[in-house]
Amino acid sequence: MLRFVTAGESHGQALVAWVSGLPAGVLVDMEFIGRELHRRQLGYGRGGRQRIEKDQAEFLSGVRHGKTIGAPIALRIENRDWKNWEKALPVEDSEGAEDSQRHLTAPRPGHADLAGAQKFNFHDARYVLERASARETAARVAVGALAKLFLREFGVTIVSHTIAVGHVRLERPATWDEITAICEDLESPLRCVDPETQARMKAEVDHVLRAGDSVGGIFEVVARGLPPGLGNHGQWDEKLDGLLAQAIMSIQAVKGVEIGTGITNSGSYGSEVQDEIRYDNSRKRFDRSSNRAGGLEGGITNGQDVVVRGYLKPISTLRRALLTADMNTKEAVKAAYERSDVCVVPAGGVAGEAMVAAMLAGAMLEKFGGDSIEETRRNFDGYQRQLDNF
Ligand code: EPS
Repeated sequence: MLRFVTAGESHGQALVAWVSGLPAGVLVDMEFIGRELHRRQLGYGRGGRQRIEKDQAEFLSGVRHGKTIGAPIALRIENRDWKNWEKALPVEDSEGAEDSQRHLTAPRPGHADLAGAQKFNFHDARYVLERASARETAARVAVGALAKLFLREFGVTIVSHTIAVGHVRLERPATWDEITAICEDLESPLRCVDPETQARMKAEVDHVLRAGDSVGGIFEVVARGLPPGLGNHGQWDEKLDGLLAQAIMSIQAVKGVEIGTGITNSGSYGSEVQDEIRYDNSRKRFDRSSNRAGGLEGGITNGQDVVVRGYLKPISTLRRALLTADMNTKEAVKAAYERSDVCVVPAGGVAGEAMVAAMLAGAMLEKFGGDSIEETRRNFDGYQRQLDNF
């Protein structure tokens, strides 16, 4: 079983992640992990914070001589901004510390500020927003990069692209080659495969930048190379589509998840939605004439690409702040604003890739097991032979 958790506050010393369950012998390509972390920091519409940070994962355990050793992995990503917050968020209490605290008592509508403060009984949203911050996705991307490296050993690739920013939507399907190219392209402002649509997306971001507003959008994650049979229809909590939905929904600002074209499918006739089955003699595999199911049937992979979309609401921190009620005085005030991103759809896609990778790596390990990569591969190859003879 692959398990991971993260810790760390947005302006604390560091983010950390703990990963357990990866077999020994997985090649840990530091350059690849660094690149994934860098990709998450990019995108048109990011705020000033990304000019401060330069995310890099430092491995503290579980990796030796460039490979996993089957022991729990601990990693750390420094928050460079910490040096500006050391006085405001000290670990130990000290005299006068209260004076340097950056209180936030005007909770932002849409943020975790108020609900979290009530939950933990703080009359200040600072500690809540520190942990609720999407900065935490940096740790997930590092974990996802490890999962991708594991999946790569079995020929599985995971990519993503932007389908919509605000009111602007990509109105045609993107090809696999286009999506992989946009993932390689570190200059692409919004990671949309269509240049004309991307230009309109950029104008949408410019519009909200000027207006002091924010935009959401849709990202799509595609995983290619998976065998049929991952996940399980047997129990509700073993269904892979359910696990992916939770994984994507847990990304900050995501408020909807779609597998394949599931949302559109709900308004169509069955004959228009199901993907017809055929047999590909050359590959000795069953496949489909279309992939509206997004590679999952009954919570099990069917060998097609797994396609998952995340729907992001607009960022809740607004320069043109909405009305709120102060947590202490209860008076109507404008919601707090310091600095913020106005669009994070491209970064959301990278975080989405990471979460999909972690879930798929988990599903692979559940099916094939193995304490070493050689053992996992043997089991995987045996299953491929079973499919050849199916
Ligand atoms: C975030 C607020 C901003 C974002 C942050 C998420 O941080 P700050 O308040 O320091 O400007 O930049 O995202 C990141 C730091 C990141 O690395 O993605 C929030 O409230 O969720």
